[in-house]
Amino acid sequence: EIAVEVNGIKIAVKPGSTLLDAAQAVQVKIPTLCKHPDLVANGACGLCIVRVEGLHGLPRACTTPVEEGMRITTHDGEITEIRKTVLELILSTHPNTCLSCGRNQSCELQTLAADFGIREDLWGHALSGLGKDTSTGSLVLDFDKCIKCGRCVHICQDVQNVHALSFLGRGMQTRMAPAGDILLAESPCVMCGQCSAHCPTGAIVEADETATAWNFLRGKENFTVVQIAPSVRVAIGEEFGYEPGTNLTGKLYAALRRLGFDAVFDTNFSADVTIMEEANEFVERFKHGKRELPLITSCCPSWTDYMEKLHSDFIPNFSSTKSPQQIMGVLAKTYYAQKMNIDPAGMRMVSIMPCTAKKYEITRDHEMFASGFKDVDVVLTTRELARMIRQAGIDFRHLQDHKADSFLGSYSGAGTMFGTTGGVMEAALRTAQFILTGEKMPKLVFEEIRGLEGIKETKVVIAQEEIRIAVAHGLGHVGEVLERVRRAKATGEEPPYHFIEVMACPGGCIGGGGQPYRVTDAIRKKRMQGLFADDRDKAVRCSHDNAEVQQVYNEFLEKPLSEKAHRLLHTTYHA
Ligand code: HC0
Ligand code: SF4
Repeated sequence: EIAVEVNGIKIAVKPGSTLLDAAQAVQVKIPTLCKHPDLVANGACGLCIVRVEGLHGLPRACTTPVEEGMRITTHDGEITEIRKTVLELILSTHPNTCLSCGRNQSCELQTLAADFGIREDLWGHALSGLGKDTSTGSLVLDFDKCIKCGRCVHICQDVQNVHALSFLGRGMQTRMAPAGDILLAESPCVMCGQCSAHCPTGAIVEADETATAWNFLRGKENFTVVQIAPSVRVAIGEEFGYEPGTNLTGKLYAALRRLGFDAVFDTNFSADVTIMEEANEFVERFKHGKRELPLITSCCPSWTDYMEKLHSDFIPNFSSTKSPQQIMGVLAKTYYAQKMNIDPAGMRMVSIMPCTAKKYEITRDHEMFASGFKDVDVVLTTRELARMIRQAGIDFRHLQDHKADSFLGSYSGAGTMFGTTGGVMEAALRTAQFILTGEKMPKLVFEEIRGLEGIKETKVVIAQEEIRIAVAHGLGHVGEVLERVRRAKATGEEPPYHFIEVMACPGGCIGGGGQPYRVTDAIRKKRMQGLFADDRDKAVRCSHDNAEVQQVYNEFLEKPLSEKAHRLLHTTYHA
C-alpha cells in the first residue's frame, strides 16, 4: 500500500493507483470527460489537473500514478479557474443545441457546464459543420458534438476489437469516424452501441424511433403489441431513481398498457422457445453426430454480424435458431393472431431492447419476414422507452404491478437469465440435460459461468458424457476462444468445446448499448444479480416446463425442430 494525502486527508492506496483513484477513495470527485472506468486513461480532456506538493506544473490525475508521501490538492481557486477555461474552450466548438439533443439532461458536458456556472461564450463560437452519419439506421454520429475524448474509439478498438471508429482529420476538423472516411454502414461496425453508451455527449446516440412507436399507438386501425427483453427489467429503474438491478417487470407491463399497447408480451417467453429449439439442436449435434461441434449461440445480432464479417468459417457452427426477439415477432403475427382472430396485416410489434443492434436485426434477412409481414416493426432501446414513459406523464414509481398477456407472456427462470452473460448457456444446459436424461435437472446453477470474467469455461457431465463449455462476452474476448477451436480443427484434435455462448457487449445484454448511461462493472453486477434473483424466485425454472411454451408446441409448432418450427423459427448466415 502507498500512503498519500488528498486535501489533507491521509489514505493508503494500492500500488498502481492513480491520483484520480486516490481522490475517489476519500469521496472527492475530480471532473473528467475522457476517463471512463471501462477504459484505460488517455488524459485527453485536461479537466482532471491537480496540484502535487513539490511538483512543477499541474499533472493530470487520471494518468499520474501515486507515489509514497504525495500531498495532493484536488480543488482550489486556480485549479477551478483553469478547469472552467478548459470547459469554455470545449464549448466554443460545441453546438448550443442542448434543448434538442438526444443527451439533454444526461450529457456529461452539459452537467459540468452547469456545475461550473458557464454563462457566456468568452472565446467565440465556431463549429466544424461536418454534419451527421445516419447510415446504419441504428446509431447517429453527430460530428459537431464530438469533444475528442476518445472514449468511443477506445471502446470500439480495445474492448470490442472492431476498429470501426478512429480519429480522422486535424484541428477543427478532427472527428471520430471510420478509417478511410467511409460511412459507418460501410465500416466493420456491428451496431453494438458501446460507443454510444460510453460517449459523454450527444455525439453518438441511438437512432430515435419513438415517433414511429407513437404513430403505431395512435393509429386506430392497428393492433399494437409490445415485447420487453430480459435485461430491460433490471436496468430501466435507473431512469426513475431506483437502485440498479431492481426488478421492475410488473411496473413495466403496467406502463406499457398505459402507453396504449393492446397486448403486452415478454421476450422471456420467446427466450424459452429459443431454448427449446437450440437445446434440441445441441443434442442432435452432440448425440447424433449431425453437423459440427461446437454449437455457437447466435441470438446476439452484433455477434452474428461480427462472425459473418470476420469469422465466417464458423457459419456451420452457428445455431440456426432465431433470437427471442424474432421468435416473438413471428409467433405474435401467426399463432397469436390466429388464436385471437386478429388480422396480422394490421398488427404492429414494438420491441423494447437494451440494444442498438436489434434495430438492425429486424431487417437483416428475408427470414425476418417469416410471418408474411415484417415480424418486428420497430425496436426501441431501454432509454427510448424511458423517454416515452416520461412523455406520457406516467408516474412510474407509483404504478401497480400488472401481468403480461396470455399465450406469449409467461416465462421461466431460464428465460429471464438470457439477459446476462452465461445465462443463455445455463438455460440451454437445463433443457439439454432434460432431453438427454429424461430426468429433472439435479443441478440448476452453473456458478463457473456466472460473473464478469471475459472468458468463462466449465465442464458438465450429463448422462456420463462430458460437455465442454465456453462463454465469452465483449467482442474482444471472442477471438481467443475461436482460435482454440481452429487450432484443434487444424491438428485433428477433439474440439476444445462442445457449446459456446457469445454476447457482444461486456456483461451481456445487461450492459447493452441501449441501456441507461454511466454503466460500470459495479452496475453490471447489480443488474446481473437482479436477473439471477428473478430466476431464483420463479416456481418454473426450465424452459421446457413453461406451460405456455408447451401449449404453443402442442397447438401450433408440433415439436422442436419440426418442419414448421424450421420455417418460422430458424434462419441462415452468409459471409
Ligand atoms: Fe438480449 Fe435476447 S437476451 S439478445 O441480450 O437471446 O438485446 O435482454 O432480448 O432476442 O431474450 C438483447 C436482452 C434479448 C434476444 C433474449 C437473446
Ligand atoms: Fe464500434 Fe460498436 Fe460503435 Fe459500431 S456500434 S462503432 S462496433 S462501438
